[in-house]
Amino acid sequence: PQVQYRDDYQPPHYWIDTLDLDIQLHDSRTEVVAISRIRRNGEHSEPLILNGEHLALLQVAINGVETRQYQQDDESLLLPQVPQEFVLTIKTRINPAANSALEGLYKSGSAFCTQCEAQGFRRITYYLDRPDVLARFSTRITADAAAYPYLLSNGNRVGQGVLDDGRHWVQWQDPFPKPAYLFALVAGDFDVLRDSFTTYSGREVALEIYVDKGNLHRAGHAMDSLKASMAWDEQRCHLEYDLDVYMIVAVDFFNMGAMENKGLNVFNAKFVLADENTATDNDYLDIERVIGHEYFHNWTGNRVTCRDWFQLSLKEGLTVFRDQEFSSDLGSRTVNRIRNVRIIRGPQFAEDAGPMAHPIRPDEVIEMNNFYTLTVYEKGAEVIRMLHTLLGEQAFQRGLALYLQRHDGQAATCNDFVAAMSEASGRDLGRFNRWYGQSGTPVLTVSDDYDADQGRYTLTVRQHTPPTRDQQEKLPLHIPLSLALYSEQGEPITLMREGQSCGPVLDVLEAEHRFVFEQVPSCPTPALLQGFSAPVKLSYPYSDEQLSLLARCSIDEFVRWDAVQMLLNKTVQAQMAAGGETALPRSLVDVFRTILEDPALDRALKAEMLTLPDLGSLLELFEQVDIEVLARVHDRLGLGLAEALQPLWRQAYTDNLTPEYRIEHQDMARRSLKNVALGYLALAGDEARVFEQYRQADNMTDTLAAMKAAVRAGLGSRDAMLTDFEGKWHHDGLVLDNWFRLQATAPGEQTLARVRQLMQHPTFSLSNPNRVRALIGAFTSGNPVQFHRADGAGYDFLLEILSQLNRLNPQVASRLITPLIQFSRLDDARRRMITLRLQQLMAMPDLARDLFEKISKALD
Ligand code: BAL
Ligand code: ZN
Repeated sequence: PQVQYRDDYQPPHYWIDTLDLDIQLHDSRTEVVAISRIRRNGEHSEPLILNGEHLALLQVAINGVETRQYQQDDESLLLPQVPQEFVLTIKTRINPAANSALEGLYKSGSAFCTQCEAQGFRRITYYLDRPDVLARFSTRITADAAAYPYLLSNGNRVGQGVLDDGRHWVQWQDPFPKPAYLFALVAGDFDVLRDSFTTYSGREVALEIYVDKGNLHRAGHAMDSLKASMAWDEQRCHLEYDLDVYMIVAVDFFNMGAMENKGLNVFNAKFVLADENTATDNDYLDIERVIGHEYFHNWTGNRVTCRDWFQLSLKEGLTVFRDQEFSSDLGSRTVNRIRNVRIIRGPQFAEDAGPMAHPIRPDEVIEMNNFYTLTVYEKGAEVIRMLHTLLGEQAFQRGLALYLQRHDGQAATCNDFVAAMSEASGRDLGRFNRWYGQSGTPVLTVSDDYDADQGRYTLTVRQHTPPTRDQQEKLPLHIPLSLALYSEQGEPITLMREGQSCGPVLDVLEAEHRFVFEQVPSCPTPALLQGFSAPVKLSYPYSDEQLSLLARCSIDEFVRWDAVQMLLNKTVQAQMAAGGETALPRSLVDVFRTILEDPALDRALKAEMLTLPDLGSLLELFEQVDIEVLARVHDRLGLGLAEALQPLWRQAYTDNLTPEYRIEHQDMARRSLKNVALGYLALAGDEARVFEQYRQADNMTDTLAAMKAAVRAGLGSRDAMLTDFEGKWHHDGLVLDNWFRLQATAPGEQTLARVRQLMQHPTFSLSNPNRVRALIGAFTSGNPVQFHRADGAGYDFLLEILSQLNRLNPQVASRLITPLIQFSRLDDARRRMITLRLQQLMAMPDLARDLFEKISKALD
């Protein structure tokens, strides 16, 4: 497989101005006629090379005259001599029914649908499948009228008709030029939820959500979320929708969460369907977030797209930032921040430390699908958030407006974005730009000194980014460090530098940077990296007393949560150093008690503060660690807190019962606190309460919380609940995914055998990505102890699965392999076992590019 380099970017030799598609849908013999108006870009005699894969070529014509002057291989069609401007007609045949990779045009159940990002369009026809070629698309779809009453594509519906042979057609026109990756087609029989939205300039937009028959009652929350997204983008960013219709289609077979095709979003049903019987509170929040994310792409992604795929974070980091802000404005800002930070500190930091480490704007790629990563998305959003922190809301919005206005209808780069931000704010972002090109997790090491005579407090901040597999040399970055100082009584101290009061954000620019604060009355406790103001690891020698003080007194709620996290991390590190056998420190129990007894603290925040970090983020605290010992320490910590505070857990449980189920933030907060308490009560052996909750629950959040508590604590009633649940929900794959996930993440060495057994369940199928992620992904990524079993059986299992998925769906295979390649923190014996399995995989015939790229880097 070939490596593509960002530095090799060349503009296309040809432009395509319009593309008229005529698609005759048939399950295994779909015919596509693609008519493009093409023009040469500048003076040259280069051939026209179109991308195309898995296509049967039927005919090529130039200006209406059939030609055989072309060369064809597995990936392209080359036309050696073409006119300056011409009309190219290409007729191809494809087989959607056999397309198990779910890229291009495929069957999802009984419907046809497409997924073209990043490079799926080349599986539909030969084309310049690159994001900087923008054309106006028109699409005519013809299909059997009875089986496919709805025929959908991008833009506006401009014609339709019925044919004699039982087929019908619909013609679509998209007025906005777009790259091929934003093309979409859906054909099927659906129930449709309809509504409308009037934009601020008075445009009436029809809103349509297409779901499987019988699911209409589960589409209401998605519609509410869509309207809230449209209103939010107008209010916060002054951005208005631009077509007469906005459609969302929910499908069962989908590799990703959703896709922002112009005017026709295709969604994984998981992010559309919800009612109180089937969806949890978190499912409701996820739907709101993903609906928002795809809607926000209409400007950041579609109106202004990416010049090349190396710039992916230009649209994804920015759009994740926008969806985070949307969720934070609608719900709890602190809780949203905590959840996002958990992702960075856990799996994103692990990505930085593994063989696939890359900057948010990667430099080299073998398979683009491998770069839809936590780094590009989540760290990308952190980089945008740092800009927002440095510039402030007003200048940031000015920068965003300038960027969108300047590049509307164009394919832009990350540099274009930063240039607009710099111009709009007047700030020098030269050094900041390095965040786009440098991979890895910076470490900020902070030391301090207090001069009581002078009332002077000096902070010395050192930054260092350890080398990563892809980059040995690292440069200092521009790091916004948000800071507060607290007195011994927990009072905030006004920040004074050079005789003036100053804001909380320090610009750390050099490898070592010193900040002196004046008029500091007593030796302070610093709250460092407030709100996680940069995606870095922080090293500062906090004492337990200082962390307790911050957990109690910080004005910033995030700092309070973070202080508890640091205290928990310290405890785990101390216990590991002592061989895992020391008693629970008093200070930790006291902090937990204070939180539980604090009547003023928001319940959702309390729940987050009382939740232990997961094993994945604890792994990041160590260079190398025995995962079984770490898991034992983690378990003992949970058990110790459960037993030490039993009466308070009981109190928190009973105080937060909700009399009826409502999807409101206050009630969600109550349920989350109550269910955290239930988890601890289960560990302390309160089986009756857990079973009672399962029996009484009138909503999926409480049902699953009871099952989860029972499974984690290994309660005897767990099997009765699991059997009962399966009896009720065996017909519903999305609901049953919770059941698969719970069993796959259960402790105990019988889990692997159970996972193998569950693969035989009638609802499970290797060809459905949601099922694969819920059962196999949950085991390999969500159950580190059992996956990394000392006998290597977890690795053998993944090897078997990957060798099947390599052919069936390489994208899903490539996502599953992550825990097998991120082995740097494991002990030598496990690393050896893993290396052996990776070598076996590498020797597999027909290894897909996706897996090849990851395995070869891991073995490097
Ligand atoms: N563009 C791929 C799906 C998403 O990030 O919205
Ligand atoms: Zn996106």
